[in-house]
Amino acid sequence: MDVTIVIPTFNEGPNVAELIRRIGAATTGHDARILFVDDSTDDTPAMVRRAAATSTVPVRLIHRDVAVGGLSGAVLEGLAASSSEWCVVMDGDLQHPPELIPVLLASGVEQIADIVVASRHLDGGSSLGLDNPLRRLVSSSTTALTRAMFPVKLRNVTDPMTGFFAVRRSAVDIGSLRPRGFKILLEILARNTLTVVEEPFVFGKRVAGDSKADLRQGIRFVTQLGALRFGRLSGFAAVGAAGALANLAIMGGLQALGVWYLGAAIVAATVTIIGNFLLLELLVFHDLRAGGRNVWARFAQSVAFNGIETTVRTALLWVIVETFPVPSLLVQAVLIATGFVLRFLYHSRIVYRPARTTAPHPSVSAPLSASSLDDVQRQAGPA
Ligand SMILES: Nc1nc2c(ncn2[C@@H]2O[C@H](COP(=O)(O)OP(=O)(O)O)[C@@H](O)[C@H]2O)c(=O)[nH]1
Ligand SMILES: [Mg+2]
Repeated sequence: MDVTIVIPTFNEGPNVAELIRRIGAATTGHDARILFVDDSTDDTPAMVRRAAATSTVPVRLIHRDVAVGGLSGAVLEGLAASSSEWCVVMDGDLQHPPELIPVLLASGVEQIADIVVASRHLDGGSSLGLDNPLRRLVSSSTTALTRAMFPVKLRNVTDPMTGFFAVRRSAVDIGSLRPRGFKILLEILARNTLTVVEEPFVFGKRVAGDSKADLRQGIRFVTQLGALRFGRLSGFAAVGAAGALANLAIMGGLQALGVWYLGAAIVAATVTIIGNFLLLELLVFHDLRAGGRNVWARFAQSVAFNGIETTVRTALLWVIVETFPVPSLLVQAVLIATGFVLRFLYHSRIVYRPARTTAPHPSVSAPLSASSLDDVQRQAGPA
């Protein structure tokens, strides 16, 4: 069978020779090739080249100087750069046994599936290779949460967080995927409608080097879940709702301390405006920050809007409260809700509007060579 094994690597030098050897042994009889998508800062590329020289399967290396999208971005780049009918995605640290590759492929063909997930949570599988009990707990609870959030798309998937799977390339709309963090399989499953089957596997111990999973990946994962499930609009609404509650809480708290209601509203607004901007930057528009203006320009635009909106709102608050016998907090709540709609329009249409692209760039894509190694140096520049 025609298959490309896509392997994202970040400083995996000591593991690649053994990995290439075991993949070669496991894929005899298949028309297999290996594609490393490497973001390493060490000598991993040299180790790949050395091991490739004696490999029984063709090895290709894409080294990226700019690790766009991290692990997920590397996998997508590999899928986009391969031309095989099937791709197998696996880690480069031997936690994913290469011996399972033919099992995944056979299962996909026999069951006419689009994607075959190697699952740690089926009978016969296990995740004991995860470093410690804390990571196992995090893994099983996030898996349960994720499956609860996508009950239909993940109904046949016990392990949406695995990084080991075989996929029929034509079944996936690669352009629809938004790579971020570690969980590319979840991105693929959530944004496509695929026939999924699973095979159990034992997630081994890392052979050499260190895990790159960390708290930052965890935070990325939470925002990925939110974006996949609710989209940008609801993220904006959630941030706005949190800001409105904080605004009311601060205003109420200051009033309880005896501060005049207008003074309390001004302090509450200042805190809320800055907090709102930070949350929008970090959680809602994080993927559009790179393409637009610099952060201070965005901050100025955002604060200018919010400042004007707050001034108008506070003036209205004053006029209404002084004119009619209504509670000031109720008036404030209605005014905040109105301001929210205007603020969403302004931020998505102006502050974070993606920069116009003029002509589309032709994609850089090197042909697959049958030679043992075909280096593609991306975005050449200082490493
Ligand atoms: N290309 C690329 N590969 C990465 C990156 N981060 C991690 N990897 C690779 O992704 C695989 C899984 O990462 P690992 O640190 O083992 O995560 P863990 O198994 O969840 O602890 C390994 O092959 C890593 O080398 C990255 O930013 N870019
Ligand atoms: Mg690992």
